[in-house]
Amino acid sequence: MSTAEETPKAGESQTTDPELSALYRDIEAAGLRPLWTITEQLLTPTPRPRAVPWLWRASALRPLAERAIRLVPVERGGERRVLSLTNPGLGGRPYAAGTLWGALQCLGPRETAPAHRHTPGAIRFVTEGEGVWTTVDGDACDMRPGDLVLTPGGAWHDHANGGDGHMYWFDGLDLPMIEALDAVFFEQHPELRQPVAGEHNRSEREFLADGGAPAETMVAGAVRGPLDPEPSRLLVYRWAETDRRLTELAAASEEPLVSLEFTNPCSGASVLPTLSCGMHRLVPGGASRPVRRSGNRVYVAFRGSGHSVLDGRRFDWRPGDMFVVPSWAAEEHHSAEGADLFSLGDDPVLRALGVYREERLSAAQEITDVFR
Ligand code: GTQ
Ligand code: FE2
Repeated sequence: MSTAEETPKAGESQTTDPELSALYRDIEAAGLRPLWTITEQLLTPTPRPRAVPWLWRASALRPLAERAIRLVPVERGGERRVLSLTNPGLGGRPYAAGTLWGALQCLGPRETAPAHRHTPGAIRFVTEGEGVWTTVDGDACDMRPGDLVLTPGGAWHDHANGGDGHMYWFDGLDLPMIEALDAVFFEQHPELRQPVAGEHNRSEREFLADGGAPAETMVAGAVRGPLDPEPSRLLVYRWAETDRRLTELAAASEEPLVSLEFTNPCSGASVLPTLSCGMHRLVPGGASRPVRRSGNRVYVAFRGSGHSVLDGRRFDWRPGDMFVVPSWAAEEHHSAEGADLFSLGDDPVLRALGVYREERLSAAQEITDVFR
């Protein structure tokens, strides 16, 4: 959309014919654009996201979050103490990629981020600390490192730190998507903290301790099935189970990288209608096969260090680092010591609309640049 606005109008500038110039002037004055001058910017052979591959280091994020805990209270209006990943390709818009919000959120001792609800859906992936629970429609979900917590669109949610430490987690939202659809609604809860109904972790008990076989909460690879417009009723996916499943997958596989996607246990669909969440384990010395996909992804390095090559540019990462792979960027991951990466993607939307594509690349990319 905006690329076409900025590009020179080829047909107009080249002409010396006064009649033709007048036609272009009059077309513009009538609030119209001639498609033949902008076709190639609009109908690109492959996606041209404005977001660029980028990485935010924990060593930069963490100290800034700590200073914000010291200096900036969490209050109504501001609602959250959140530092949003701002992709340098997006002209200052506070988004990690064109369709995805990614951020670091933090809470200090005994703080509460006030209850509210909105149409954009959110996921939390905990990177550090303990003592915080997120209450989702009355169900208090305890958060610990490696856990995934969902706050589906429309659900009341607040975050409360019941402990004496600092806590940090990654937030992923479909906010830019819902904004593009002109469908953002937001509402504050009348109370700072919504009432908690009964004991903590109700959805977890309901689904995982409910007589015998636990419901399926993750699958190997990615969810390909139909989209479920209902978000998952299970709100929390514990690291212990994720780790166990990754260990199983890695033991049964010869591949250098094994992946799982968290699922809605009721339908087997992605965790939210708009967002997919995955966990990826690189075995020590592992190098993933190069691939590109349509749709945007944000990764959070959770355990171990390594590097990724994104469109020929090398990005080194350590635990807590966050990086973005825009649509159709060539992507491969390497780790000498072994590593676990969390991913957030918009692919459920692309799959539901029938526009998702994926291409395996035959050779490893040549590194032409290193991100420092
Ligand atoms: O925790 O409710 O990063 O509403 C952005 C918007 C977090 C939240 C974000 C939000 C939240
Ligand atoms: Fe929120």
